[in-house]
Amino acid sequence: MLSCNNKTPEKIGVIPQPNFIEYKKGTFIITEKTVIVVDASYEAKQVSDMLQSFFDKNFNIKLTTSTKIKDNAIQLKIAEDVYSKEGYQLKVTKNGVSITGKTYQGIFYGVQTLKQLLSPKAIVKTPTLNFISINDAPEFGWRGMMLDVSRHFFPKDSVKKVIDILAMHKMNKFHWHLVDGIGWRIQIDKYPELTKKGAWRKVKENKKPWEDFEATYKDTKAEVYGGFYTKADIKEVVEYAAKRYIDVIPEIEMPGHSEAALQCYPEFSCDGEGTSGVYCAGNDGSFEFLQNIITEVVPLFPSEYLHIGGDEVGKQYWLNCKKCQKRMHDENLGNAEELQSYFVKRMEKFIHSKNKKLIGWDEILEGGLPERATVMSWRGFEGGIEAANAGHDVIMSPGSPLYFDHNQGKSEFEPPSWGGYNNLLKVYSFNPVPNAVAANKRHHILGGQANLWTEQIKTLNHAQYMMLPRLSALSEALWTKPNQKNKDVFIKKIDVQFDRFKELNYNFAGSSLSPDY
Ligand code: TNX
Repeated sequence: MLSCNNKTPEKIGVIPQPNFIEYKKGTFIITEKTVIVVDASYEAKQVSDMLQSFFDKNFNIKLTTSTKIKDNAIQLKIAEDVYSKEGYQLKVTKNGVSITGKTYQGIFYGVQTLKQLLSPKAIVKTPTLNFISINDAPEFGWRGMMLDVSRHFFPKDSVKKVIDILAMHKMNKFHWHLVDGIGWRIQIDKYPELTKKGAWRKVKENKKPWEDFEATYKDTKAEVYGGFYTKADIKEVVEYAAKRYIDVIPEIEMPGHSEAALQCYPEFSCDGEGTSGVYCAGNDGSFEFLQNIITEVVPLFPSEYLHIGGDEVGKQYWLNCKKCQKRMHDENLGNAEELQSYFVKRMEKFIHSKNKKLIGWDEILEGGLPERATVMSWRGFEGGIEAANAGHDVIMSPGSPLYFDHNQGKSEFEPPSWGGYNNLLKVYSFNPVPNAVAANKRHHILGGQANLWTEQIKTLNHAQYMMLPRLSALSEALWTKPNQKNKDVFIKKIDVQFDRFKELNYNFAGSSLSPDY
């Protein structure tokens, strides 16, 4: 019999769907006597600690560890023959469980799969596993989500909870939108006003959160809203994510969406008053300011990437600015797009000198891309297609279906949102590689990413609602090979996933199962 506790394999299905899975006859039961066999390295201990706490929490079983090979074991081991860096093999036989990977990242993913084979508690009452053989590896290397902490501030513990959700879905990139017009969220020692003033705003009646920005000092008597991360907070979050094999990519937005910074340092705006929200491209001081900031940001993030935004630049301010006009003349730039490209290219050179790779939203294509830039395509797939065909790396993040600030059901029944409609199955059908990408350029599509903008989202609870269950669909779209995806099986599995969410106390939107309309 293939079933476990009378549930079919689909019923206790794993999300994202493993790429090869074979059920065999027989079961293995984990008891107090089962031992986790693992080598003595630091990474091994981190992964086995997580497994121990899962068995403790879900089954009240305290597993011990050993470095010696035994029967009746859950063995975690590195093996060179697993072909991909993020891949793993999971086998359950009469001797127990073995999870092998080329790296501990692969083993970590195997552990996530094991946890799902043994949850939710509502279905899996005892830790009994079918004999099984799984051979799995992700289809795409960039499996990400962005969280906007500028429009509303999310304290570090909330950010960690978001990271937990990414980890259970085998996602590996967390893009942290630390800076935008509404608030500056990262401590920069050289420019203390950014967090003393730029992280706080007055709360005004009858104004939408994105309409009422006015940077203020926290220690005024006015009612203020906001917050920021110290460098110690950032390190803590980055380490927390690294333990879960998630890279944290910081975004320092420029040259637009910069009201928060420019109200603190208005000398770097075109009008000298900082209300325009665009750095003056004719002022060398703007570049120096941003470079000094980046110099402080780089050591906090081990990721090879740094995101500089680049979207929705109010270029009309540049056209009315004498310094910008002079720059265009001196550099022989024909229009504002070329000035924008000059800005991004100049920053790219600096970022490259710091050994980081620049990512920008697809507007950085306008006026010409810097030679090494990676493009994050949000205004549909077109920018990504153009960049990939020109030989640039691309992350696909099209508003439809990957904006998680959009509704999942009919708007009158949903919490406040930005509009749009991206339900669960729309996300499930996401394919990061459109046919228009030339066959020999397909490798430039690194993967995909959802974006959670938070103009309307103030709490972790609401953020979870917007993420779930859509992130489950996205994880499968990015991990599972297209020929292994199956909508009907996925829908059955999502029922089980809802029980897992409930047990983990995660808020989620049942309404995401609404049909297309
Ligand atoms: C566009 S997507 C933006 C964000 C907004 C979002 C709302 C992008 C690069 N820019 O600043 O928050 O729309 O959906």
